[in-house]
Amino acid sequence: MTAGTVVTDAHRTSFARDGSYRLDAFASPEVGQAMLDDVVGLTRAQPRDLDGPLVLPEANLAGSGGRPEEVTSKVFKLHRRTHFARFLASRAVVDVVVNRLGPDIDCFLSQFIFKNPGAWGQPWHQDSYYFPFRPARPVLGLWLAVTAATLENGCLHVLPGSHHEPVHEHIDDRRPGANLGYVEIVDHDMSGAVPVLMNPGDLLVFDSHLMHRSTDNDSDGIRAAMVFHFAAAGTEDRTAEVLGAPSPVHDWVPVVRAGQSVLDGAD
Ligand SMILES: O=C(O)CCC(=O)C(=O)O
Repeated sequence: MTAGTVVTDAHRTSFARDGSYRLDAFASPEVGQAMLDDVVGLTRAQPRDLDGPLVLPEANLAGSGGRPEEVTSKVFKLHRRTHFARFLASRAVVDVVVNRLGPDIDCFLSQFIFKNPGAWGQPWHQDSYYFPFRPARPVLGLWLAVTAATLENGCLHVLPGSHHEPVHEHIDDRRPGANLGYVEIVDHDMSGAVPVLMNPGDLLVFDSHLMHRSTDNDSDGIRAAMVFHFAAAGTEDRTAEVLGAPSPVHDWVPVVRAGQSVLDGAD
């Protein structure tokens, strides 16, 4: 993994203008492969501890008879586990998150996305729709390609500049095969969208107001990714107040204090 400062002025400019930037070959493909191996084990073990990782089935593949990992959509709450915490502890990740969020940072959300063949994409949304926080921003997302992400297998598409928008109305995704929690923005012109084609180990750094979606996986192979979200320490998670119950997928973990990783495995 890249050592030292990875965020350049060009990245800052891109983030300010577009709401995202990419860091190609950020991690070695083995980093994502170790994460994939770990979550495959989790899907087979079917964990029942509500405080630990949470496995979400792929609605569109229900009843298709595949192995557990072939019918899983996402696994949440992974950032306390070794391979994931080690990634977050790396100097390169610390540089990226400190650059946007300052010296004291929590990771509150982690999700491994399998995107198996036949899985449906996630419609246009802004992640902040899911995050009723005080302050509401900044919130930063990191999307790590575990496999290649292509037009055929359902890569991300982003709308550059849309992070300047407020959080739009999101309506329920009404497709019969849509996953739990999928919602959609329908009141905005997405014609300027661009696909984000990735190789394993490439990273997208993005603002939580950036409008993005992914398309269906029409290929024969998995399109896997690992996504983390971060906010400044002390951010108030108001999910319980707003929705009546705490989020089952949020897990606030201190990851950086005074600009340094506080996780095991820091390099
Ligand atoms: O990777 C995907 O298919 C969708 C990911 C996404 O939209 C998100 O993490 O907010």
